[in-house]
Amino acid sequence: MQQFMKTQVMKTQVCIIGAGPAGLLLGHLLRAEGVDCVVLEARKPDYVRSRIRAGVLENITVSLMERLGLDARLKTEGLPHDGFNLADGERLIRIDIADLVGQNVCVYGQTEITADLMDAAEDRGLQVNYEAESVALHDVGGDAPYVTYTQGGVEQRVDCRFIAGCDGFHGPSRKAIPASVAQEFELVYPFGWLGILADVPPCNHELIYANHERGFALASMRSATRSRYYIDVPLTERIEDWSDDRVWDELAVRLGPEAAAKITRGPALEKSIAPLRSYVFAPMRHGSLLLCGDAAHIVPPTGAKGLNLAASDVHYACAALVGYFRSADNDGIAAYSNKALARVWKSERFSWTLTKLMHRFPGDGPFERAMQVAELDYIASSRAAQTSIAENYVGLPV
Ligand code: RFL
Ligand code: PHB
Repeated sequence: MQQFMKTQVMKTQVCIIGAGPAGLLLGHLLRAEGVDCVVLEARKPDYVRSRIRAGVLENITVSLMERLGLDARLKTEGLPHDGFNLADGERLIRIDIADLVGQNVCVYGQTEITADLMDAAEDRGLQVNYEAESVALHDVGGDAPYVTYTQGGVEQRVDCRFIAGCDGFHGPSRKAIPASVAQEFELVYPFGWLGILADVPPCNHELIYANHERGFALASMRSATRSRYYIDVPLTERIEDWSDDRVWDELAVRLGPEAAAKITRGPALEKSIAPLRSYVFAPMRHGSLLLCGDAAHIVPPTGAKGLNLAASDVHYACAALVGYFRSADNDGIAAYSNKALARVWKSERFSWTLTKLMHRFPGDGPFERAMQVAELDYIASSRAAQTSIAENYVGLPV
């Protein structure tokens, strides 16, 4: 006998797809403003918690956590950084962001932000449905969109007024916008970043971005006892070929003798290679679907902007949605895409510029290298140039 499984239907105001930082932040902000929402996430909670990614927070990200009252751990464990360094051979250029623009950045892992948001979800009445399979968006061009998925073998349907696509670069949301109205801008870089996380003290109290003849290196951290380092590698490299020792040896060469003398080696807690890409999808809204974060754009990690852009998108999206539900004001929704994209493009520019300045590209010759040296000379000698870098690094106004 054939079994008929009934589709379970729920109604909400905003259906959020993806429980990364964008989706969780938006969900919490909407709940705090009294807007009904549900978050659908493809993965298990443990998987979401364990993703190691960003480490540097701009003010916008910190201020959203503050606004939610979820910044207790960030305040005690986050490391305020007043500057960072650009290294080229023997030379170390310190960008004193506190002196130049009177602000700082906060070193606090994306993993911790995600944990803080996940841990508070139940208390704040934020419903997150994990292991949602085959999520599909329907009727996004109209006023009554809906989302279907299956969970534990049961078909589910969410009827809503808006869908927030916070499902990262590979999620289904962006693909629900018809190609006829969309534009894509993309640059794929000929290298990836190999990252290593280890429970060892950092080699320097501030970040060092190094341009060495063997390639790029970044010394970063998560705490006084946990370090995060990166080197760039050709896309053809396989992580299996990079023993921990080989990574530490390469870092020591690229970061230079002074930093190398202070590197403490240790077993990798995590080691992986991530490709680098610049990507923008426009528009960021179509009908009742708003895209936020990596679902709409990707930056190379050199400027530490990916997570922070997700936060600024969410800030704009939340204001637009609250305006709609509180005051029937559609202007914020109509303006969302242009507003978000204006900031996205500036972060794309900064991330691309810093990537070009600090990496050796295959095919580059003496002219391109001379341009890097001239640019670094200019930065070293010009407060105006340093101020521009600092202003972008701490994050442009929202
Ligand atoms: P996320 O974090 O990718 O989250 C998307 C969520 O959507 C879920 N999902 C689905 N859910 C339901 N149905 C589906 N079909 C789904 N498909 C996907 C996913 O499981 C996931 O939970 O996107 P979000 O929220 O927009 O956040 C963006 C940030 O995660 C990202 O920009 C940064 O991590 C980028 N990034 C960095 N950004 C920085 O600001 N500073 C950094 O130092 C930095 N380092 C990095 C990075 C990204 C990296 N990778 C691997 C992409 C280092 C790495 C290695
Ligand atoms: C990190 O700590 O993971 C990190 C810091 C700065 C970047 C990229 C990644 O630009």
